[in-house]
Amino acid sequence: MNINRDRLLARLDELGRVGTSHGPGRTRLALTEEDRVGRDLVATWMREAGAQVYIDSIGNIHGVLRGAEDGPPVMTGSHIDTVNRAGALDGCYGVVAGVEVIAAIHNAGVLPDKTMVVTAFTNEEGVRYAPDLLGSRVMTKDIGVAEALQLTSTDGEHCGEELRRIGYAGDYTPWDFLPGVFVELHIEQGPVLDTRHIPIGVVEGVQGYSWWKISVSGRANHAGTAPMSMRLDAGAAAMQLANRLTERSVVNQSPSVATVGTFSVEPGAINVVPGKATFTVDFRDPSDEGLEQAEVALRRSVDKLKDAGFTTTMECISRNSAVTFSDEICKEVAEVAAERSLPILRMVSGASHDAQMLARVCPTAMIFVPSRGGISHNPEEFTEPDDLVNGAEVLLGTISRLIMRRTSTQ
Ligand code: HGY
Ligand code: MN
Ligand code: MN
Repeated sequence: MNINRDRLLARLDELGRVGTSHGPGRTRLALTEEDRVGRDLVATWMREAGAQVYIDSIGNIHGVLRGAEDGPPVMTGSHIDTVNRAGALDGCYGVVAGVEVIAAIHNAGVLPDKTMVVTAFTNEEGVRYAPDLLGSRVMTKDIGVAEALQLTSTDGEHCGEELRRIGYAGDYTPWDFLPGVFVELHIEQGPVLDTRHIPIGVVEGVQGYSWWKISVSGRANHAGTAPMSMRLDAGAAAMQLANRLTERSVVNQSPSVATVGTFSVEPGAINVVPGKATFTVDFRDPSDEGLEQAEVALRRSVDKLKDAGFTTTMECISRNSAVTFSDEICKEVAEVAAERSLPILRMVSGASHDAQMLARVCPTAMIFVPSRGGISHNPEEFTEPDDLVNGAEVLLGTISRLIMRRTSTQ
């Protein structure tokens, strides 16, 4: 059994061309028209591969290849929703390669002992709807279906209505697809494998993260007449706070990172002192203690603004502790890579993934391939075709081991 190299690469290109009319790269935010077009493509490919397709009540798309036995399936998968102006591989690679694995097994006429599922999870990125990892959170009961369907997007749209509008408000119960094992294939999105020229990452865990939405309210005023001593400039106060957060991470020399990815002021006019500023903070840290220290420092800084006369709000919109994956499944991945004479590096993921949620309910691991220059969440995101095929082959080898019942001698 082998991966169909040409079809894998052609489909990544085809999916990568969906949502390219909004400027550089592609933008397929969750539950938008562009997301629907991508979803339709993937559902068609799953059927062509021989899988039966089921849509669950949070819009996860499950491609199922039935095995001989009942019992929890072996699952792979990822996401096809993107950030704004994204690359073509983040998430999509794991889904399209997972479909290729189903096709390889089905075309080989192999009846697996265990059922295999490839899943495209809803709203992994969390750009339009918070929290992120929405489809896998619902499947692992981290958030209820009703609560998830009530979410309102950054552009004011109701999650349940958007799912209905794009035709992906499914009838199936998400946790009916809960797997016994989960393996996610993904690009690294960082510089480690690329700089060390290692083709396969065996991912042993994911760092923790928390997302915050902060608002600072002062007093709008005239940019020409208001003396600096009389101003309550919400924009200036928020910018100073934001700078302190990123400086703190640099000064600490720790692996923790901080990002202010969105920042807006009101009323937003060239000659008006901002009366309000709203921005988000994304903290990541391999240790939960480091994450908590960053959050305490943030709260302290926000409280200081209150002392200076501003009013503030501070809301946590997503948070996930660091997770450790299954050493047993990591060993399987490492052995499969060794069978293919592919050097590996055991590592922790800097980016979050649906695997982070699945790890709470079943043995889980991830497989990484290099990202050129460590660039991601950027149209320049790129992975060499040979690396993409190697990763898909390692996924095929790993899944093939997991869906066949082992004789005790093996
Ligand atoms: O934010 C992340 O780490 C992922 O790309 N959703
Ligand atoms: Mn991703
Ligand atoms: Mn991403």
